[in-house]
Amino acid sequence: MSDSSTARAEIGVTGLAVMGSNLARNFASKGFVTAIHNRSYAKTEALIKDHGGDGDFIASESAADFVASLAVPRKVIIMVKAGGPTDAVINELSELLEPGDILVDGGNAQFEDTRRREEALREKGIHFVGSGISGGEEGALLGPSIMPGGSAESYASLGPILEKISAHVDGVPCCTHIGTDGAGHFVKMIHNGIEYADMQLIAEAYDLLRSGAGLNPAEIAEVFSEWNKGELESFLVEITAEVLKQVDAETGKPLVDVILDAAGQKGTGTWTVQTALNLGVPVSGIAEAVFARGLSSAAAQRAAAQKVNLPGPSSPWEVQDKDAFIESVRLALYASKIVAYAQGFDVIAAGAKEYGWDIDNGALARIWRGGCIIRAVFLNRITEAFEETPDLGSLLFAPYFTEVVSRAQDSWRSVVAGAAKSGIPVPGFASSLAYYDGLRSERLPAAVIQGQRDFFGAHTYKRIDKEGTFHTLWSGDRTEVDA
Ligand code: NBP
Repeated sequence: MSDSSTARAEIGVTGLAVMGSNLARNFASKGFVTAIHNRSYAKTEALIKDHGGDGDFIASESAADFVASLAVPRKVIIMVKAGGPTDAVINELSELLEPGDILVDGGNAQFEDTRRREEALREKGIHFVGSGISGGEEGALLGPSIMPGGSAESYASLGPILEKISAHVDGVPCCTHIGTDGAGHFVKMIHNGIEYADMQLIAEAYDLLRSGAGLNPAEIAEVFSEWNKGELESFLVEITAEVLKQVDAETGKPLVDVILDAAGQKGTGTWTVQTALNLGVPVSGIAEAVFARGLSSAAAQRAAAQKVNLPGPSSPWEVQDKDAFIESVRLALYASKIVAYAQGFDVIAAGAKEYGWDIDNGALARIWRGGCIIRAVFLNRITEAFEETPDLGSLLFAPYFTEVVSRAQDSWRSVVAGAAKSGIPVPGFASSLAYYDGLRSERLPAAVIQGQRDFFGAHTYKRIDKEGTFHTLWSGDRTEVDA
């Protein structure tokens, strides 16, 4: 099939919209001969016209020519819209590829779709790699965080290419083999879920500083810039300062005051929560973040609530010591953020168990240090924690994080309590604290629930003092029987 004169591309990218074109330019600029293809040829032509000088591209109009331009074993990355379009491209390419070739889906696929596709292509001898790619447009061009799944065999030849174009932190590539079949897309989904929680928590911190301490957006931008010099240093804190600093050219108001307060979403946060529910793992921080976006976007209902004028507390928060308050919010944000990550890693552990993936959590935290949206200095601490104790049980059990939460908890509690008293919605802060208190409780009120379930549905219960399963004859003489 291959003609050795043209079949020299080391990597191919099909789907040249925002992500694909930037990824292709990244490959080419790192010295890889890069084959490019798009359903409509105009995007391919535009890439050559605007950026052909970035490196050695081989452009093809047809999928057959595209495949023929690749050196064997062929390595193709699909960067098209997730769902049906990805299936259409896979079907077309799988007819053209040969056993041993590697087909990568770099889009935001559902991990279950990836598992299905991998199984189908394995039967044809084609390695299918579902790979999370984070970092948006800029990451794709300059170095994303890459989370490839698929076979270890495929990673042996694909991995070095992906590692070269990924972000690097301290000389270490932000790319590692995650696990077989859908593992890469699974952890990308969790990454996005954590991203939702992180963004929500930062937004709540902003709201507290504004509604609680009365700071204006420019002053809050200063606070975030300051926070970004310490243990909260992260891309999201950094860009929040930039957003808050921005003044609207048209009105002269802070931009944040003229942006409609309805948060959009593309669905990966919802997938995370659905998956966690299926696996029975609490991800309350991420769930609250998804719900908060939902509430923000419920325009009609929010407008109706304004008309009804639902009552709030009679007096606002009277913050006496602004500096102390700002520090309390910082600590509450940090503690809540640790809970969100702890919950995210819990889902990864449960997914790994369910689907038989051997995921190295420390290596995963390491590849999230650069290139992706949740990149943050404290991911180093997460890597260290998992390296020291791979089977931690919870991130909160690592001495470093236990110490942070112990240092933060008084502030965390007073911020959540103060917000509740003064009517500032902090679902992320509050649910994270409730989760933390639930996790550390020796006894939970679940015993009452078990009693209720046994009462109305004879669902039985276990006892703390002896083996077995029991039922109380609630509508009879209320004696206990073995169930
Ligand atoms: P889009 O998700 O907007 O998809 C556009 C691309 O899909 C175009 O190349 C288009 O070809 C192609 N396409 C469609 Br639509 N239907 C097709 C079909 N039936 N057959 C072949 N090609 C088809 O592109 P994107 O924003 O660059 O994202 C690409 C992938 O990366 C997505 O899965 C996305 O979720 C993921 N992702 C995006 C970001 C981001 O920041 N945008 C970040 C991380 C991951 P055409 O030009 O002929 O219409």
